[in-house]
Amino acid sequence: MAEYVDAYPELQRDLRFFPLGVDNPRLLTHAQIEHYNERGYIAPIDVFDASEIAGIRAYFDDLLAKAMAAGWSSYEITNWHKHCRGVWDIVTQPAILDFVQDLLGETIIIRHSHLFAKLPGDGKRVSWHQDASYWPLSPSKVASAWLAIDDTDIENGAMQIIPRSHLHAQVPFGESAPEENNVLNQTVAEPERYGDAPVALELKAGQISLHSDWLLHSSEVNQSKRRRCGLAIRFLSSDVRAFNGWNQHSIVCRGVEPTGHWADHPRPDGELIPRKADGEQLAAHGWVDQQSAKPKGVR
Ligand SMILES: O=C(O)CCC(=O)C(=O)O
Repeated sequence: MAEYVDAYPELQRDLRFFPLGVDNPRLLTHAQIEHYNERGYIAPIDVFDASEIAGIRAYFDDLLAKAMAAGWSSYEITNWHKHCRGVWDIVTQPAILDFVQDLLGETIIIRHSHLFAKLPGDGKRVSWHQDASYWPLSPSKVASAWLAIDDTDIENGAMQIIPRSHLHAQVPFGESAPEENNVLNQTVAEPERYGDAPVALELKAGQISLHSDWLLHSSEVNQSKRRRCGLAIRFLSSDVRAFNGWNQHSIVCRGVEPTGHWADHPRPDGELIPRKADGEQLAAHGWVDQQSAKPKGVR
């Protein structure tokens, strides 16, 4: 497999891990923030109780059915906070932002949102990758929240991570082989080289995990008869700059963004299911040429 160390060699990106955390956190403990900086993640964090997450699940059951009826796959609901009031309301939930604020400070920008609904029998995995490797953003100061909409465990394809791998920042990657059935298109080989043994983030519905944009993570095929649905929400600090129009999908959900670099999408009026032909598809995860839908940077 040919290996690459920069998906955007034409861009001047600062590809380092920047420790996060405020001096006086309100919800995260200092130990949790230290865990994030040293191991690259925090999990599990209780956010929504059983009845709150049941309401969120019912919303996504309906949205997923409508999206799939319109031709979208269960991995293509990206940035629908721009179209659907319900998605906007969930990604901007104070109950999530309060934890993120302890990492990023008072100004919080949502760069994008991405539903990963792993259906029983769909045969899809997410190969080992680093999020920041895909993203035309600099500096690398993005923390993702992954909200478990269903209970997740090894059997239904819970996310797995390599603790401490974020400390390497960019590691070599290759273009995923078709037989991997990867939802995305980068693959890091032998991930254990870059940190501790893999840890599965088995979350109960309503819990979140937080992970660094450099943390190596993946998820296996859903071997169960249960769906495994989660919503990834990417939060960044206001000093991050986007290339290639990646500032167009954001919401300035807390604080002020004085430069106007980041779009601030208003709460949608209703629930619009985008037409497939209008779609951004997996380009929302990055490293895809939007015109050809081919992995970018791979020759
Ligand atoms: O949901 C998954 O299986 C993968 C999620 C992921 O890669 C991410 O949140 O960055």
